[in-house]
Amino acid sequence: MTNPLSNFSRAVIPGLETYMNAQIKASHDAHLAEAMAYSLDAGGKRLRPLLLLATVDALGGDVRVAYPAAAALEFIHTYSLIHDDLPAMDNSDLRRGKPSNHVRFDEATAILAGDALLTDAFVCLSDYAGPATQLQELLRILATAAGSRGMVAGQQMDLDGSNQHLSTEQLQHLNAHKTGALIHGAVAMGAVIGNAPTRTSEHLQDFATAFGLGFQLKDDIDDATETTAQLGKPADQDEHNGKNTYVELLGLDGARAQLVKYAKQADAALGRVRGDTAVLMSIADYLKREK
Ligand code: GRG
Repeated sequence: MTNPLSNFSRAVIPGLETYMNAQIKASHDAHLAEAMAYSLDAGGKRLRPLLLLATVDALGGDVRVAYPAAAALEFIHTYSLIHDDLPAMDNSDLRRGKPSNHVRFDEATAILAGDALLTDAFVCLSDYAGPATQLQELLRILATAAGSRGMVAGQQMDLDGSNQHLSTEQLQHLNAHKTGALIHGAVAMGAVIGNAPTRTSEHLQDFATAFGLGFQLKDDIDDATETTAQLGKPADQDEHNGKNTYVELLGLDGARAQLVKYAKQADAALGRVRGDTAVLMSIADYLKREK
């Protein structure tokens, strides 16, 4: 059986990549463009653009009109990963199995590549050719999701919460900002571009909330089981490494049970959306996949 998501990706990703590459080429500095392209082309799943484009598609909208908005999301996601890996943050030498940006280039260049991707995201969005009222709404959603009311706030909560014990509610609040905000923004932007009626938009946002929390939880579980395989001991008996994760709080079985709940909530919300949600359903299935 063909997977609706694979077919959809084959149809939309090449156009999106062409658009994003043209944006990078417009940089006035070749070294900066190289550093930006290094992380943008490093094998990311394009989850946030796909969520936005699949939402537009489910609502019967034109996905090509949505490329600038989808690219803006991927630029911001890529900047966040570059900055997250920096020595002052997560201090991670590897990203997607390759040297992270500051290792491949240098710290200052990685900071600038991230800055440029964040700023250029708004140049991308300004290419949006739909109605001006929609553009205004898209701008508000994107900036809110990325900034001090969204992802950056979540990153600050993460930094402040490290080496402290957080409650499940606090961790959920942190993750809803750090990881959930851009995912939520992707679906909300798709709903605007696809002209979703209010109720449909609410169901889509319920889906995005459950999917965003589930996505982070799955990442925690995948990380923990990888650690287990490497260290040969149960993940929930690992020493606390300063990071707050669902596995630390709930144990591996508890985290898996919670993931099943989020996956069910995501499916149920999508079931209430009027439209062809096959591709979104297929994205939601990611939560049920073994690593
Ligand atoms: C530095 C302002 C600032 C924010 C960083 C998102 C984030 C905030 C940090 C990343 C921490 C992290 C690895 C969280 C786990 C969930 C997550 C966002 C994974 C990466 O997203 P994917 O799987 O990445 O969509 P790919 O590689 O597919 O693009």
